[in-house]
Amino acid sequence: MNHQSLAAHWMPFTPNKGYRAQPRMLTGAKGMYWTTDDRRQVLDMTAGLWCCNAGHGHPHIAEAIAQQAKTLDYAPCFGFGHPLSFELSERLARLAPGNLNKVFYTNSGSESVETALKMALAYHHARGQAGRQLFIGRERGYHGVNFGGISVGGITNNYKAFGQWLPVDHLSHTQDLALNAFSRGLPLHGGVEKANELERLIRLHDASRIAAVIIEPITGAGGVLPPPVGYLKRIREICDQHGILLIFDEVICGFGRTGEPFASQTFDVLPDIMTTAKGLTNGAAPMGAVFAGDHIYEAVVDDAGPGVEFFHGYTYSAHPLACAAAMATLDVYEQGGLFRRGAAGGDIASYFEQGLHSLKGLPGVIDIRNYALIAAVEFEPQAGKPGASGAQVQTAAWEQGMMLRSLGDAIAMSPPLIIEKHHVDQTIGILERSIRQLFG
Ligand code: PXG
Repeated sequence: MNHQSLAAHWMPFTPNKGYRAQPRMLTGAKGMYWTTDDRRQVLDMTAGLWCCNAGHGHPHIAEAIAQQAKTLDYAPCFGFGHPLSFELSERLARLAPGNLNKVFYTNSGSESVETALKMALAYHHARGQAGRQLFIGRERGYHGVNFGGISVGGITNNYKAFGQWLPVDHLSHTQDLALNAFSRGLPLHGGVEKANELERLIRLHDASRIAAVIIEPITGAGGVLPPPVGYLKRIREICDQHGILLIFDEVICGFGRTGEPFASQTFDVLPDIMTTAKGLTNGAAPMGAVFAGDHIYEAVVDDAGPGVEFFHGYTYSAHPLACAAAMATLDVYEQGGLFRRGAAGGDIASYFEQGLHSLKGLPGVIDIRNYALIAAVEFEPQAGKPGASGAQVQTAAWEQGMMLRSLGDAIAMSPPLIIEKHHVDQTIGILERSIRQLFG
């Protein structure tokens, strides 16, 4: 493919000019590996973009999508329906924690976030508390790229050209290298103190103006930050004391990344609303799902008058092909016992953790952190080039046959849950060589 023919696609979150000069082209994928246009096999240590939790090219999922395309390619779901979306919703509600029994479909994590924010506003409006319009997000939080999501999000590049158009404030992020560097699993220190900052924001804004707190149980794109011990429970407690809803953005954590279907189960903290996408269809079809507590649905839907209760939805909400992909994906997760492979302390997660932390002491490495199979390695910022190291290590690893995510001065990993020990060995070898190549 010549470089001229790459000109028409304006690529997302990509240095477009740099890409055209050095394209990295994926032409196939199976299991743990990509195939590239130069016929290399590249180990996928990121499950695509944190979504292909069962690995690539699973025949059961592919077959389900193909069959569905032949049977019912599309069905509108405004005032009409198709059986598969109801079946899928029942199944998802059984998988979800607590009273998160109502499932609303979207096409992406970003749309799930917008939907959840609107649900929170609709809930307070329905209960006569329409003054609750403000959202609390978190520094380094990533909640997609739509206007609500970039407002509650805390990654400066994602809003500096666009603005933050919702009333928002932000908690501090939870990273503290002085207290918690090189932590395995949840960082031990500072959780409750960090969560107590929410009380300060409530004093500042007044609870009667705050609709919801939205956080990722484990910060993902903001650098892989597992919650310090006690943090999430304390946030839940404070929200309860003030009638503030808690939204967990589980777009990354959901569908097995923490050993249970959802992180709220692993960490035993129940949100009022939960956003998901990615692993829901193993990345094989675009789909998101928002799980709402019964109390949210009762206030917004059951207690409303006749007619449409929630003025929101997408042409492709509950798209039949995506529903078929999700049903088949859930089969694959269940049959392979895949969620448990993402559990901290399990065989493969422990092996990975041990291998990864053996890199401590390499030049340039200032932190290694993980929760089970989600991990990051952070590098010393280079003089005059802050934020460049991640991309450099990513490139070095790519050249040696492995895909990583680069996040500023860190690289992140979230491999498919089918990963085996020999993949871990390959990973640690490539990582070590890539780091030495850069930092000597
Ligand atoms: N919430 C969270 C927690 C996410 O991680 C979204 C919402 C948005 O999802 P969509 O499907 O609209 O992209 C995400 C997406 C990265 C990276 O830097 C992370 C995401 C997407 C792309 C890249 O590793 N997360």
